[in-house]
Amino acid sequence: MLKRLAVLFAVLALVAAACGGSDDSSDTTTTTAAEGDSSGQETIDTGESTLATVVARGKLICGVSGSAIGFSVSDDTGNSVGFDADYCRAVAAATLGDATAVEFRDLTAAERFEALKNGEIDVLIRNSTWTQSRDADIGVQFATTTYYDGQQILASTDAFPGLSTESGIADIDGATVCVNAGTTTEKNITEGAQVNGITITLETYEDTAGTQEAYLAGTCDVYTTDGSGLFAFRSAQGQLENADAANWVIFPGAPISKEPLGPVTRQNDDAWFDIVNWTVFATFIADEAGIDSTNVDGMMDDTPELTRLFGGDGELQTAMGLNADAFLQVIKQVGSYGEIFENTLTGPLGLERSGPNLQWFDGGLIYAPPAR
Ligand SMILES: N[C@@H](CCC(=O)N[C@@H](CS)C(=O)NCC(=O)O)C(=O)O
Repeated sequence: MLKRLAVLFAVLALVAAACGGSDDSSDTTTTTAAEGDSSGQETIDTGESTLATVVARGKLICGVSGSAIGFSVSDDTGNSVGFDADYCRAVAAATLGDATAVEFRDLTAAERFEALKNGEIDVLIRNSTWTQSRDADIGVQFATTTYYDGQQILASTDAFPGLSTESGIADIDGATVCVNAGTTTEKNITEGAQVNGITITLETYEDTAGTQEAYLAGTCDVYTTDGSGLFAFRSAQGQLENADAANWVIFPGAPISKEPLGPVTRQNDDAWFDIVNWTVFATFIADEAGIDSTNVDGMMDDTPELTRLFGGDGELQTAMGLNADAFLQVIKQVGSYGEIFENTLTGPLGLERSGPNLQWFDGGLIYAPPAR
C-alpha cells in the first residue's frame, strides 16, 4: 500500500513536469563496424563482459525514459518509479543482490540505442518496441517482452462527437495529430492514414512533454502513442482534476499496431543477455506459481523447479555467474510480474492487467521456459 502511494504521489508530482524522448535513430542509421564481426554489423566491444563491469562497479546503470508515466518517472534525487524502473531494480537484485544498486539514466527516444551501444548504459529498459530493424540492424538485442502494448489514439468527444472505443483511424479524417518524433508511433499513424485513405496533419514533437502540452493546448485535436502511454496520460490528468479528461476516448479498442516492450542489451553480449532474460523469466515463474515478495520464503521449495530457481538443489544461477539466490533476491526485493504490474500500473493509474499481459494459461502471452 505504502509503495503504491509513493508511486502515486511521484506520478502526480511529475505529471505536470512530464518530459520525454524524441527522434529515434534506430530505423535509419546502419553504422560501420567499429570493432565488427564478419557480418559488418557494428559490435561494441566493451572489453569486458557487462556482468564483470557491473559487479566491478558495484551498481547497474539502467537506461530509462524518465518521463513515461507508469513506466519510469525520474525525480531530481536520481530515483525513478514505474514498471520499467522496477525491472532495472530486478536486474540489480539478480546481479548484485541489491535492488537499490541502480543508477537511472534518463534518455530520449533518439539517444536510447546509441547510449546502449557505446557502453554508457548496461541495459535499456525504456518502453522500447521490439522491431525487426532494431533487433537486426543496429547491434542491439531485445530480451523477452515485459509489456505487450499497441498503439492507440486519444481524442475528445468535444472535437469528435459520437467518438467511442469502436471508432477507428477513418474517424479522424482531416485531424491534426500530435506525435513523438522518431518513434514507431509516427510511422504507424502515417501508414494507417494511407491505408484508410484519410488525410491527417502530423505535428511532431521532440519529446513527450511537448507532445502532451500541444494536445492540452489544443494545437492538435488527436494524440497518439502506445496505449499504455495514453491511458497513463488520461489517468494522470484526471488525477490533476483536468475536467476535459472525462471526454477523452482511447480508440480503437483493437490497437493499430503491436508494440512489444521489453529490455534491450548489446548484441554479442550473450551471458549478460541471458541474465537479463532470466531475471524477467524469474518474475514470470513466480507469478505463475502465485509467489510474490510476501510469501516466497514459505513457498520457494514447493516444487523442484522453484527450489532450483531460488537457489536450492540443482540451482543454475552460479553457472550464469550469479549468486545461487540471485532470483530469490529479485522476488524478495522487487516482486513477481503480477506484483510489479500492480504496484506501478494498476494501483497508481488503474491500468488493469489484461489480454496478452496475462499468463499463458489465462489466454495471455506471459510465458517462461522451464527453469531446468
Ligand atoms: N514504444 C515506442 C515509443 C512510444 C512512446 O513514445 N511512448 C511515450 C508514451 S508516454 C513515451 O515513452 N514517452 C516518454 C519518452 O519518450 O521518454 C518506441 O519504442 O518507439
